[in-house]
Amino acid sequence: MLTTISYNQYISRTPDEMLTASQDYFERMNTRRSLRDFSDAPVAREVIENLIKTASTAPSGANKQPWTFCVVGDPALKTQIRVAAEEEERRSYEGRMSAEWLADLAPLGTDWQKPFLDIAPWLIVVFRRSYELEGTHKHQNYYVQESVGLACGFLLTAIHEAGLVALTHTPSPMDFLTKLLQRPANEKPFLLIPVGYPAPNAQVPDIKRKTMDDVIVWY
Ligand code: IYR
Repeated sequence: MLTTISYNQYISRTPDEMLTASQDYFERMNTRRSLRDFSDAPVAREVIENLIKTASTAPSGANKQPWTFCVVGDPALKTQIRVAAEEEERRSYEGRMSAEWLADLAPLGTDWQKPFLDIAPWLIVVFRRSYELEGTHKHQNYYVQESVGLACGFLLTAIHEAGLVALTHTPSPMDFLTKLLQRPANEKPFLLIPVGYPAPNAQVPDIKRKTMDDVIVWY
């Protein structure tokens, strides 16, 4: 059954304010970058919780919110994750990835070594929930990839707004995360996101964003 609450109190900008707000937000977001050089400086657990609260406001198929955010601060577990990720990544870089793929990654300077998994104070491991178990019935979730992708997008904007940095790390395959974090059968790993401060003098690749002519088609 549909029950409703009123909404319009959240929409209050004049057209001029809208122009400024949208420009300001673009300029702010345009300073976000994926970081690989992390500091080990601590970040309060309450901050991480706020970031995940924001991520969890994302829209989702039938409002099922089909995500679990596993937050790893324990140094021994971070090391286990690093070791397992590097094992898979070494195999990928040394054989599983095509020459074309490796060439595409060359400007980013990535390799199989992932020291940031030890160094960053927090690893947020995002799981997608394909279904919810109701007794023995598997109640399917909907548009799970889209929903969890949106939640991760919200998470990245929240991280940036908090003054922290992140990396959307994609070790592949990621089954080791299911095992190390003892996740149930209805969850699959989606993204591994180290969060923290950048290292002093952290560097990022000098890469460019596409122009609006490249990405917008007006009709
Ligand atoms: N998963 C590997 C390789 C990698 C793949 C893409 I596509 C990137 O944009 C960056 C890296 C890794 O995390 O190093």
